[in-house]
Formats: sequence, C-alpha cells, structure tokens
Amino acid sequence: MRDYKVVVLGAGGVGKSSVTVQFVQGVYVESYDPTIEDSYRKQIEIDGRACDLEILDTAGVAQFTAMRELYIKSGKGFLLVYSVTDENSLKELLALREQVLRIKDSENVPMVLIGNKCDLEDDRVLSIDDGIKVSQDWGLVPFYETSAMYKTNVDEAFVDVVRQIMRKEASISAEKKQQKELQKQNELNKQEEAQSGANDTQKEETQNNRLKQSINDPSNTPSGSKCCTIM
Ligand SMILES: Nc1nc2c(ncn2[C@@H]2O[C@H](COP(=O)(O)OP(=O)(O)O)[C@@H](O)[C@H]2O)c(=O)[nH]1
Ligand SMILES: [Mg+2]
Repeated sequence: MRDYKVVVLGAGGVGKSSVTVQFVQGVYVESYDPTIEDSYRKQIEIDGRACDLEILDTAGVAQFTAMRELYIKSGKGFLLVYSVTDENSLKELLALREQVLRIKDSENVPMVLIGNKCDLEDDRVLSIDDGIKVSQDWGLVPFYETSAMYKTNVDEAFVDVVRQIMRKEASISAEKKQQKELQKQNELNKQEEAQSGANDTQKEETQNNRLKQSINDPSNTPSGSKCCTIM
C-alpha cells in the first residue's frame, strides 16, 4: 500500500481540525483545542488503489519554526485552508503557499485551496469568486468551498490532493523509466560502435597482412618486369 503524507495548513480558527476530523472520523467537533497539532491515519481506496493517508493537522502559523520546515519537507500534498468568514485568513495563505513552494523548491506541488465554513452564509465576507481568483493566480490550483459542519466537499478535497500526488508520482516514475531506457539504448549504441570499430580494425589488419604477404611473395612480381637502375 502506498503512503501519502498530506499536510493541512492555514490560519488559526479556519477549521483545519474540524475538516480533518470530519474526513478521518466522520464527525463534527464543535470545539477543538486550537494549539493541538496532530497526525491521523486513514486508509481509503482511490481509483481502485488502496492508499494509506497520513494527515498532519497543523497549529499556529504565526511564526516560522524548524518543525514547520520539516513537515513541509516531508509532506507530499497540501490542503491550504481559509475561512470564508475571515478575509485575513485568505491573505495568510499567500505567504504559506510561498513557503511551501520555496521549501519544496518547485512550482508543481500537489495542493488544494479550501474555503471552509461555507455554511455560514450570513457571516461570509469572501465570495466564491474571491477563491476562484486566488486559485487562478496560483496556476489553477483546485479550489473547494467546504463545510466541516455538514461534510460538504470535505472528502472531495482530500481525494483531489491524493490524486494529484498519485499523478505526480506516476509521471516521475514514467520519466525515470524513460531515462533508464534511453541510458540502456545509449549503452547498446556504444557497444555496437565499439564492436563495429573492432571489426574495422580486424578487417584492416587482414587487409594489411594480405598486402604484406603479396609484397613478400616473389611470384607476385609482374612478369616481364625487371629491376633496373637508371644511371
Ligand atoms: N459553521 C461552521 N463552523 C466551523 C466549520 N469548521 C470549523 N468550524 C468552527 O470553527 C472553530 C475553529 O475550528 P478548528 O477546526 O478548531 O480550527 P483550526 O484552528 O483551524 O483547527 C470551531 O469552533 C469549529 O467548530 C464549518 O465548516 N462551519
Ligand atoms: Mg486546529
């Protein structure tokens, strides 16, 4: 079974723990200790493949810590969560995404953008279009509005990020396979070249030997020709 390490990032209070616990345990936790950083495991089947997910529900994004660097390094996919009721939480994601790309040293990192608490229509300050705009700015990162309370789009968002990891791993292994085949072909070509080089030398040597033989053979002196010295 393949291991998939997914990291849930976002400002405090946006619903990272609620979304994670809803996905892993199928329950909505009304109040969750905001300081708790925890890791969960869940096995799911995606496109006929069994996947073992390890989900890290992070806490506290205020300061950069060595811990954060470590889990971003080891994470394969990222859920970047903001709350549709908190404008600042979306702004905070911009810096977080930059951090992820910098630490991963890549623009191609499996990721989804999540606008949580979409059930709170009256408190909403960010529209769907605000989320779409950010997703476009990020190169069309998949975007979901979720409600941890009603389990809206929660599974979809997690499955999406795992699918992205799968696709990335598949394309990396296809690339590696292609490189291996190219290398093999190159080696074969080199061997063939060396072989044909050896054949050429062998041919040359035989020809030289024949030439030597024919020079040494007195019967090869053209008949009628005589050696003479012109004074
Ligand atoms: N109405 C509503 N409340 C939510 C939702 N998700 C989280 N909350 C509430 O928002 C608060 C913070 O959630 P929490 O998961 O602890 O946020 P975290 O700090 O990002 O982990 C809690 O009181 C949750 O019950 C949601 O989808 N809808
Ligand atoms: Mg939390």
